[in-house]
Amino acid sequence: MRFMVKQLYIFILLVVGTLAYAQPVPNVEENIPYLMTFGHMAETSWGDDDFSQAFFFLIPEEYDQPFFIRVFDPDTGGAIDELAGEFNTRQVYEVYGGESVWTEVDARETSPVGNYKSGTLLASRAFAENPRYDNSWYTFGPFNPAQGEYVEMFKGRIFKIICEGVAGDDGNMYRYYLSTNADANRPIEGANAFAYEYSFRMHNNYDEVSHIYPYVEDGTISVKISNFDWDTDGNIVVISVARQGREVKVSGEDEWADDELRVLDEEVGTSFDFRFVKARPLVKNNNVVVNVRNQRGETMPFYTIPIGGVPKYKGEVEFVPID
Ligand SMILES: [Ca+2]
Ligand SMILES: [Ca+2]
Ligand SMILES: [Ca+2]
Repeated sequence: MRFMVKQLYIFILLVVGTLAYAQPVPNVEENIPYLMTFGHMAETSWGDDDFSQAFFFLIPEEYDQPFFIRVFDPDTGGAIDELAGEFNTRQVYEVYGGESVWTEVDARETSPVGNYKSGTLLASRAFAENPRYDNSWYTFGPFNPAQGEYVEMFKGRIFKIICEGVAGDDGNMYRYYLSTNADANRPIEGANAFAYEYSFRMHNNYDEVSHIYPYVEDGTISVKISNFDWDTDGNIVVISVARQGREVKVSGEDEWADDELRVLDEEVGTSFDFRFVKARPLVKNNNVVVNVRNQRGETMPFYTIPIGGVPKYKGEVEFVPID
């Protein structure tokens, strides 16, 4: 029997090729409308546990040109953000490079404690409500790749951006783009972005499924998946090359829920696909926080471009016979 395997592989290569060039954060495949960080006076019941979100950018060692980190809707106010009373929130964005920006253990933790602001501060800016940056971009940079921390296992240099709500109680929704250009979104080939805790806004549409893609490193035996303030929305489902769909325990209002999975051999060296499936009727304006740890309690990275591509359950692949 012959199968249309070749066509399938070409299709997969095309999809992976497209992803490798895309550098919005969140990425297209994640289908997450916005990152979400609240002012530190907010109630955690609005969906942010710690009012701080760190993201890492990986610049491949081959790339030696200046680059920029662009922020969409950096202010808190106007049409996009989440209002509590009146807009009175101030958020600070800080870009770090240099030694220990990533290798510092606290930098890879899920809470803003200890030396999580490790490295060298390269740029910083605070935003309150500001119509000039509402629904538009602010650009940090240029940065020189040499300003990052070189990490052998990434074959590249690491930068970090931390967004924190230093005043007020409103929710800041925003996105990033790693760009070669100050005024437009131009991706860097082979670059990636990752976080150890993801705080985000779900769609206000129950047909939309959001995804995040933690990478399962060598030596991972089991994982503990934690989610905060899911508000009894729909389901959180884990898909992998060897897992067709395993639901994990979900949280209610203002609480964490944990669940443990044993990692299957085939899953090591691939990414999980965590699918966030909304309930009917619609749970509106839902913000959620997610992190994952291995059996040693170490945090696992969520890559915006999943390592090894978006995982497909192997049993799901249908080969269509041709005659
Ligand atoms: Ca407010
Ligand atoms: Ca915003
Ligand atoms: Ca929530």
